[in-house]
Amino acid sequence: MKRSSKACSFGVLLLACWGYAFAGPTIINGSFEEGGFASRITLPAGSTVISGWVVLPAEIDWVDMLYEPSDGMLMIDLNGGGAELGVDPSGGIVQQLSGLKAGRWYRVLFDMAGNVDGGEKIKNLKVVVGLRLPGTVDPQSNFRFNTEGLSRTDMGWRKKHIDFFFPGGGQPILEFRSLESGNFGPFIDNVRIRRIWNP
Ligand SMILES: [Ca+2]
Repeated sequence: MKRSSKACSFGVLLLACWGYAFAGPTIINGSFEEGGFASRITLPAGSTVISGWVVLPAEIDWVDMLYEPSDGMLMIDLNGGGAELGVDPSGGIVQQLSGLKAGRWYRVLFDMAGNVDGGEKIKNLKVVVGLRLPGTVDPQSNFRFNTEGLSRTDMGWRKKHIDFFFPGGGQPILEFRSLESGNFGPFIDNVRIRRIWNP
């Protein structure tokens, strides 16, 4: 009895240490599966219907398996229906990151595709991650995706990433922003983050 109790304590300690060693930042709802989804839905700027995310600066579409997903069942089209309403259609979505340690490098990974239903064949996307301090430029990268020859059932999802150094001083904001006009934007899904040792 005593022996099994000791073994149990050791197991608990090992699990605790394991958890501590690998604790780090995570993306909340990076696959966009959680929240108040009913059916394909256009979300306006400021919406927090998708758990963990805020829609900014303009509307997006939260879409389901009408398109081939990269992970789970739901994904984001970063262009909503704004073009028809005469407002800026280049939508975006943001999340404030937590759990980062100052002086470390991190990699944000995500899957990218594009709306195959129309618009330009090449879909352009900007990703920015940083503290948004006045007078500074946050780490950012532009990404392109070619929808030529692809379809709703063969979306051709590609893995992308952006690396950044976190100097400390706050909680960085991660932003995905469409650079397309019209209603057919870049798609994103399966957003993750992990620490890296070298960029
Ligand atoms: Ca998903």
